[in-house]
Amino acid sequence: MPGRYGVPTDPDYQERLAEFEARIRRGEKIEPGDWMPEEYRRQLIRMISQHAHSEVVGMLPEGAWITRAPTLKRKMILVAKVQDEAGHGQYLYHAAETLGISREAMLEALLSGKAKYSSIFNYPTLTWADIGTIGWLVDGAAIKNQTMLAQCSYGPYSRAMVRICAEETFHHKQGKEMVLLYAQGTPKQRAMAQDAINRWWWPALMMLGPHDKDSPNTEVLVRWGIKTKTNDQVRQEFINEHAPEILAAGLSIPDPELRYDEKSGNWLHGPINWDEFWQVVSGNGPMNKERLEARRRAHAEGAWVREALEAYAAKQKKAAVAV
Ligand code: FAQ
Repeated sequence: MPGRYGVPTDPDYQERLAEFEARIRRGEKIEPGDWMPEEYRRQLIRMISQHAHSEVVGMLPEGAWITRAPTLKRKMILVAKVQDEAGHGQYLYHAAETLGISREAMLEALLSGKAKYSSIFNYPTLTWADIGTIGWLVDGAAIKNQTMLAQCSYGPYSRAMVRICAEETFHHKQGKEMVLLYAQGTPKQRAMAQDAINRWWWPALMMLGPHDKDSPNTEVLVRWGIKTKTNDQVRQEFINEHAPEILAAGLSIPDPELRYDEKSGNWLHGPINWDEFWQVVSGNGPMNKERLEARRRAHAEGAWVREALEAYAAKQKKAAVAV
């Protein structure tokens, strides 16, 4: 009979579980060959594969603007950023593979629409200011979440996060620099920056996950050191950093209830539209269909590359045997 978190209740298993949890409390990293509860493995595969899919789908909204970047410098920055996101997807698929799931199974789950990926990438990029705003707010939210995950108990995921955070910091800075520049620019540039903040502010808050009371996974993730903070804690950190910076830039935030609370030292926000969030998560956001179609097309068009790589690997193997 399974106990809490679906783990078996027999004494041998409980002993192993107690030792596993003691390792986590001591701050040790769990490595791929180590014993772990199946639920720990399942949660990690779920989270890391969703994260990998998010990085790969996350290339699409920004990729759409590479040909329309206003200067060569901005184009080079954007190309490097989109390329970084592809690399992040690679590290993360590798990290998930260490838990025993195959790359093919993860991709199949994404392409069939079964797997989740971040809600944020189902919104359209309507103007060039959206590219700066994604860097500032979306990478800003991603960094808050990923700095927390860099402390996580699973070694391969935590190490991938350290490198990813370093790269995301560059993404965040270039986005902030761009929006701050437009905020001081011509009336048209200011209006474009404000419009982008208006459209991305709420989705950026939502991407950090539902309120803690509606987050079924948080309890076990925190217990096993996969998450070291809850969704609401990370969201509060994001708001506390970004709200004063946006206001200092002379831009406004589309939340009439947003205010600084002296007592707690927090910027308090108004209600989040969770109906919109769940609609987007369940496939009914503005760009869900287009994003999946783009991934399916890219996968089909890349079939010849995968075949060529397999043929080359087989040839190398044959040559090695011959020697
Ligand atoms: N979108 O119980 P919780 C990036 C689902 S990377 C879609 O609270 P959890 C870089 C959740 O999966 C952005 N679904 O879940 C970049 C669960 O469903 P399930 C991605 C969401 O795991 C920047 C259900 O709701 N980052 O941006 C979302 O404890 C710029 C209940 O939720 C990561 O993936 C959502 N936003 O907490 C790239 C980081 N939120 O699976 C390009 C790793 C929740 O039970 C350009 N992941 N759901 O069916 C995490 O830290 C966590 O998974 C959370 C959610 C915090 C996202």
